[in-house]
Amino acid sequence: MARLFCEHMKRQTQSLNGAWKLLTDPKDIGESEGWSSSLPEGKTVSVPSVWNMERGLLTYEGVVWYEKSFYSEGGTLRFCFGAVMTEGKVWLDGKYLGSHYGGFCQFELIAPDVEAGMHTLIVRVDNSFNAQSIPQAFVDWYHYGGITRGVSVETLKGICVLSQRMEYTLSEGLDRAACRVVAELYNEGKRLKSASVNVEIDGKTVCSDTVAVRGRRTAEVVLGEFELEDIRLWDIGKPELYTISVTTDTDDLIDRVGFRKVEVKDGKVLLNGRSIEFRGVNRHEEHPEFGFAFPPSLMRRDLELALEMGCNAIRGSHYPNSKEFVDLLDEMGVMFWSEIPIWGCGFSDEALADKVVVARGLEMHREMLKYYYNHPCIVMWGMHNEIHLYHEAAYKMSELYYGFLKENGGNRLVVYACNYPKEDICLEFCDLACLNMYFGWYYGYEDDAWEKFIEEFSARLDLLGMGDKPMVMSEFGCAAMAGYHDDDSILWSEENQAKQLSHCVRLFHEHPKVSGSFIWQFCDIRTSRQTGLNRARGFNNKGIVNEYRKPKLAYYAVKQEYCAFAKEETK
Ligand code: ADA
Repeated sequence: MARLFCEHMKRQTQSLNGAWKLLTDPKDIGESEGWSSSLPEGKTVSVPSVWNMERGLLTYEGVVWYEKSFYSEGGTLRFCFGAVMTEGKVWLDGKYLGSHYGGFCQFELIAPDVEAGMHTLIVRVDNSFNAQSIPQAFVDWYHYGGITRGVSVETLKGICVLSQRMEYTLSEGLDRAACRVVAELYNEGKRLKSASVNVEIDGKTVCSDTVAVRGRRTAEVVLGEFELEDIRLWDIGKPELYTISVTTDTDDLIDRVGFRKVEVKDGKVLLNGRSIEFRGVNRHEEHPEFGFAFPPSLMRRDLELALEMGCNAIRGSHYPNSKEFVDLLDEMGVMFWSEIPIWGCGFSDEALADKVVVARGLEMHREMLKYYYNHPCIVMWGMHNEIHLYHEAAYKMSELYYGFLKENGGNRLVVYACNYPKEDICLEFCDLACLNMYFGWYYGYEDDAWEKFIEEFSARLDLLGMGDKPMVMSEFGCAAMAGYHDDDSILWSEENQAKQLSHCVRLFHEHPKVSGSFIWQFCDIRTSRQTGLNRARGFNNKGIVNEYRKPKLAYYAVKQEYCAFAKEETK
């Protein structure tokens, strides 16, 4: 995958990005017509991309086939897909390799004994919805489809390192780390084989072991425990990173890690022992010209805009973001909230209680941990957004996901975003009370609505014996049409948005119970047709920059506040 550093020195990898053939299949006849071996026809498109940007396909939903020819010297090949929106089924030279559900996470498929020569990779992509989809059909973003992140093919040799995560606990003084590395090893040979595995941090060996893996099998192994001293901590704006490589004689996997401690103590969020406040935005990784195939070249610009505005945190609403973006956050010292696309509003109670849906959600969490565990920027895992938190099924789901993420998610806070503050029965399953509220937009315009709300909600927390749970305003905002100017009392004007947001962020900043804010939202986004008349231009217009990242007045108004808070922090 495209990362900001080299993931392999030993493993041979080849990009399969670029020209692919595309053929729509509105009647879903491809499988019975043998398209899995070769497409009867097709249009050349560039991958990664969303098909919606092709002429005539803007609103197409359903099945689309993709084909790519490539040369390989043969052996055991591993195909890596950054993301396929939403379900991908894959064949190599007509032979079925496997499938993956979920449009926002990486997956890989292994093909052993491939001969040298030209080969054909075929992917059937389906972005349609049913009652068990995650997300459900009603969402406040666009129904894109396609191979939306990069594709590559790797040649596996001997015992290979498929994944690695470094677990650690910092000493009280935060200067030493007790570590262990857990890796997934794959033996591409047919017979049981052992190999010595070496772990290096910044070029120095920290542990090695000899591991045996059965032929064509994967084994998860703990590669040893070790202690690191004189730790340089990863922190906001001080992104200290370490390189960790796990190597065998034939293969390797390189990643980056950072050490930091995030916790909740006495009603505050602490990072490395210091009380912090989130100055955040919610950001969809979406652009009107590229959809979810968000160009890496624009990621840095988004981040620079956010940093210039005084942000120290981003919520990746509402799904795992591309690895390049999360790498950038690691490098730039910005905190991140990563979540899966269980998006409330459209999530029916039946779906909440449906075993397949709950298992799918759990699998999405498992994948998120697998691919993002090592990123120090991720300080929060998000379980779900705005589900019916008063429902028994929501309680069960939250209990399950919270337990899973606390046990396996490393040193992170586990949260969900709530828009049923009075009825929420799940509050024991979150480390912070994250609230999505829209006074000044959907919920009326009383002057002191926010103050009243915060008082009432904190009284409820007290009553529940959770008075020391910090509150975070995880969504609030109002729409403004870029370029529309009027009196600041007029809805949809840039002036109104600027006034409301600067009032909110200051109020939250000054309130002792609130540990920060995530403005809804960073940029205007194209939204699904289900949201209908509610969304002028077919966009959610609550961005503080428009869809082309041109700042609205609110951007400058919030910048003034956020930068002032940042200054207070350094005093
Ligand atoms: C919700 C939701 C967001 C967005 C927002 C809005 O809070 O979580 O995705 O839809 O409302 O703009 O209404």
